[in-house]
This record gives sequence, structure tokens and C-alpha cells, in this order.
Amino acid sequence: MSIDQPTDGFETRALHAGQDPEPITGAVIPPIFQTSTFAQPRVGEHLGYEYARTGNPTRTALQVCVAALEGAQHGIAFASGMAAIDALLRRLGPGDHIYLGDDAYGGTYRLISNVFGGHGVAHSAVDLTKPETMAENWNPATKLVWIETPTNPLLTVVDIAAIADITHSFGAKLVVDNTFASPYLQTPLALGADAVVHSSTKYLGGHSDTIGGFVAINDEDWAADLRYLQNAVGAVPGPFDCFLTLRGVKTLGVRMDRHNENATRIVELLLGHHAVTHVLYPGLPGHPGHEIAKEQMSGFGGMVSFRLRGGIDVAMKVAAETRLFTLAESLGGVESLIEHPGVMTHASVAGSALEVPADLIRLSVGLESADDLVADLRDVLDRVG
Ligand code: P1T
Repeated sequence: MSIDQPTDGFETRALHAGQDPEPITGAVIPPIFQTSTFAQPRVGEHLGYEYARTGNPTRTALQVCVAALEGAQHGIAFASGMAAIDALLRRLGPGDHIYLGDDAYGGTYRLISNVFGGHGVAHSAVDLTKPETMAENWNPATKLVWIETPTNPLLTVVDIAAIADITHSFGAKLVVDNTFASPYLQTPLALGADAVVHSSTKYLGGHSDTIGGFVAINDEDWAADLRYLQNAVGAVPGPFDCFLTLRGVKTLGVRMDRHNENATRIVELLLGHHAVTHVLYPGLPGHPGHEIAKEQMSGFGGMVSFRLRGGIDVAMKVAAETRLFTLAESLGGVESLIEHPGVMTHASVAGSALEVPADLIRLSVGLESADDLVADLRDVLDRVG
């Protein structure tokens, strides 16, 4: 019998799902099967694996584990978050339409508007905090609704269950990008989403040392299409990347708890600082999505955004002058990062409905000592304020 059971708790699944000891040697950790191909005993017969684009045991372990964390029947790993998003969007063809929220990762918007848009797929960016407006103006060509919650970078929270109901009432499918929350804080399939996508580069991997993407899904036919694309297109993660991501996943729960705690300390500092005009964090009682976040999340995460008195010049200075918060794109790693979305991660949304404020700073609050992080940020805010 497999050592993992669907009824096990989150941390137990993180450590054991898909990770039975390796049968030949007893290796406790799934090995890195660094091979491109697998010997076959006879023509037309194989031992479960033929060619490593099609399947690799290290990738299988990761797929089984993260699917178990999302409460999904199927997990499909990709070479990056964008590759996973691309595979899901391939459900759309010329003449189809997709709704996405008016705040989302810039790369997702670029792929939908420039790449799929160039192939005849239309999109509308809408305020999904008011899903009834989308319902009233529903475009009948819509096949997919695409949401992030909390969103990147404004940390807007949208009601997954409400949007799932609306989407399904029109016969469309709902995809939730769960990168910011991670399955430890939020499981969208249980709230009615049809597919969950991750940049596993972020909290799942957790150590800023690998790029990866993931789809968790229950729909059998869609899962089969995605597996077909995994093999036919070939945007698959290598075995070492799968190993690193799976190693990261083992500590997801304890990391997320500490991300939550450290982010709360940073939010307290920002709320009390005169250089700051707005603090965007779903854990704040005054956040417009706080009540929904309390319902659909078990914690508010490690991402904090804020706006500065003094506009873009001050924002650029703050982003460049912290000691511990490293100025860099990405998020979700153990170390703290700071960035200016308007110029960095979200440059591709400039001039669109998704444009972000020029005085916005985004923090990925890491696991350093909270006192040190608070002191670092306070120092730079005091200097500019
Ligand atoms: O970078 P990649 O693994 O391809 O994932 C793309 C992606 C998808 N979805 C969300 C919500 C994301 O935030 C990202 C990547 N985001 C950054 C690199 C960033 O700094 O925001």
C-alpha cells in the first residue's frame, strides 16, 4: 500500500504523496532520474517510461505530490509558469474570448493579448471584484475566465466560488492562478475552479533556485489534452528542477506560516509610516477583499504591496536602497525581495487596463528575522520620508 492517503493532512501529503521509497534501492527520497530515455525489454513494451519528454519518475513524484496538495486527480508539470499557462490557453481558438481580471501578472497579460490575440483570441480585462458586471455583459464567445487571487501586484481578492458559479452558468471554464496563495492557504478546485495553475518557481519551489509551472485539474478530458501538450510541445521541466521543486514543497506549510507572520510585522510598520500612503494586504480588516479572503484562505500570505508619498522617484529610491530586501523580480522564496512593478514585472501592461500605479512597491517578505526586515525597511522609509 502506498504510504500516502488522500485523507492525510497537508504536511503529511507534502512529505509522502508520490514519494514512496524507491523500490530497487529503498532510497527514501525520489532520485533524480537524469536520463533522456529508458531501456525497453521488447519492442512495444516498456517498464512505465519510454522517453523523458513523455515521462520521468522524478517528474511523476512531483506531479502526484502537488496534485494531492491541491486536492486534484491530475497534476501536470511544465518548464515554467508561462508554459503551464500557455498549455491551458491552447483550449482557445480563433473567435473565442477570455475574461481576465484587471490586475494580473504582466507576462500572463502579454501572452493573452499579444500571442493568443495574434491568433484571433479576444480578451476583456474586467474588475472581478464585481463579478455581476461580467455576468450582465457576458460575451457569448467566452470559453475561459482567468483569475488570480490575491492578484499580482495589487493583492486584490476575488470570490472564487461566486465567479465559478457565474462562469459555469454560461458553460465556460474557470482557471485560478494560485501562485500567490499556494495550496497551503487556498485550494481553488474545492471552491469550484476547473483548473489551478502555478508558477512553481515561487512558493512551491520556495528557494529561488528553479523555474517551473504546474496545472492541477480534475477534468479527465482536459487533463488528457494537457498531458498530450506536455509531450507534443515539450515544455517540460528537467528531473533536477522537479527534484528541487519537490524538496521545496516538503516545507511549504512551515514556510507559509512564517511568511504570514513576517508579512504581518511588515504591514504594521508600513501602516504607521508617514512616507506610505496605501498598504495593500488581504489580512488588513480595511482591505476590500478581507472578508472573502477570510472565507477562502487560511492565511493571508507573504506578499505585501504599498504606495509612497512622493511618486515614482521615491518609489525607485526605496526599491534600490534596502539592505536585506534584494531588488529583484520574482517572489515566494525564503529570502525577501523588493521590486517596482511598473518598471519591472509589469512593464508589459503599461497603457492597458492593467496598468499599475507608478508609486507602487511590491515586497515578497521572506523568512529572515522579522526584526531585521522591519529595521531594514524602516531605515530606508525614514530616509525618503
Ligand atoms: O516565471 P514563471 O515561472 O514562468 O511564472 C509566470 C507567472 C505566472 N503567474 C504568476 C501569478 C506570476 O507571478 C508569474 C511570474 N511572476 C514573476 C516573475 C513576478 O515577479 O511577478
